[in-house]
Amino acid sequence: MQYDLTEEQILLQNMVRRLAKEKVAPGAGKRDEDAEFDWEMVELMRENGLYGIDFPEAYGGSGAGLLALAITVEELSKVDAACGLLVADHELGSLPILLAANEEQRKRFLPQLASGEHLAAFALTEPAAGSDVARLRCRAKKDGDSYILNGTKNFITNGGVADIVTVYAVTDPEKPTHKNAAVFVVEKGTPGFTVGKKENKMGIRWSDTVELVFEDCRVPAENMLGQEGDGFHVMMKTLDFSRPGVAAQALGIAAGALEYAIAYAKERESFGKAIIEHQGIGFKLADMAMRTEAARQLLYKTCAMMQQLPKDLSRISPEIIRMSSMSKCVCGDVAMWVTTEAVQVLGGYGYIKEYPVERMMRDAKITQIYEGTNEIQRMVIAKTL
Ligand code: COS
Repeated sequence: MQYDLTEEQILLQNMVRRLAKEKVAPGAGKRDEDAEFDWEMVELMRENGLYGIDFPEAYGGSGAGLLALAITVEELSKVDAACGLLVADHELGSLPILLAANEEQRKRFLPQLASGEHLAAFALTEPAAGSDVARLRCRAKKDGDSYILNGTKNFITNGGVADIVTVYAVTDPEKPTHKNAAVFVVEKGTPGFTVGKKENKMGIRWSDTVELVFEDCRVPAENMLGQEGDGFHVMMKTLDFSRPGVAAQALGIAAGALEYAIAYAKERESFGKAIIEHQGIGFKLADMAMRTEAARQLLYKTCAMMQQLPKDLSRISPEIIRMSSMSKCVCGDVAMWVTTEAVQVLGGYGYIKEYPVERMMRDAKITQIYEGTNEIQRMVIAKTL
């Protein structure tokens, strides 16, 4: 399996790296402090075509694939993890359409998603169903040529800013969710669909995380993706494809913290020499570099494998499911560990908001939690062994 970056991927990487350094990094600390969603960042992603990277060319995307998407999210997350999440979460919200939509639905939704004119969000989690998603309570009741949605979703990234939300619901609460879940595209402004509480978070603070409420929300049956009963499968396959995006965000956070810590350790002096010359710090940085690079190789290989698969509802192999979960778990754990060490390298300065590693350490934590906690990833991996 060849997963060295191609010439186009290197060009993309350089472009996004420059953009991140020049346009994203300067405001990252302030955005974290203000914790307000920043539409200028959305505009920047749109102008540079970053929303359409993994969308087919036939619908206006660039068809560059999952590895190109991962590189993009990594570069953005090196300087601002919430900015990387703009792109990764748009992919997550769009994946159910990419995987399960019919031709009419593709033509209707994909071009505006590929250009970023419309933003997407993914509404799965509920107050009582996060890890155990088979406990979904959101209900979709058939009524003529529509479904009536009732229920609450929480912790929904981009939920308050998205134009379309892919929403999971059960059509018959008496049956097991595995067999009766369905997924719907719910458009902003649909009566009965409202945005509830906005969360005040530890990290990725300016990213939009909200509760979504559906009260007798009538959604046309033509907005259902696949058939009744396909929902659980669409959800699992979406997560298989989206977890590399979280992994890329985590990898970017680790790489950004490592880069900052190395530069600091070369400048900062103690006991008459740069602290990188002290073995205690040099070894720490070596370990940080080793783990970050190992995580990167695992993720890039996973992306290279996964981007060869058709985006449809066909079954994927346990090996691929395992690689996706391993990437997410390894990159998340590495991000948490590397950022904690980066704070330590900076000592007292690492603990202060003026230095970005403090934010990076807070941002890293979510990558061990969302899109399946790292404990869930271990369950998924164990099941495939
Ligand atoms: N990819 C594809 N299919 C999968 C899958 C995966 N990763 N995991 C399970 N499935 C399939 C199984 O093959 C099974 O299919 P059949 O009924 O056709 O045999 C079906 O889904 C049910 O599997 P299982 O019995 O293992 O389901 P569980 O309810 O026990 O759930 C886990 C298993 C833990 C894998 C699931 O609940 C999960 O992924 N939870 C985490 C969800 C999550 O990420 N939440 C965060 C959301 S924020 S975006």
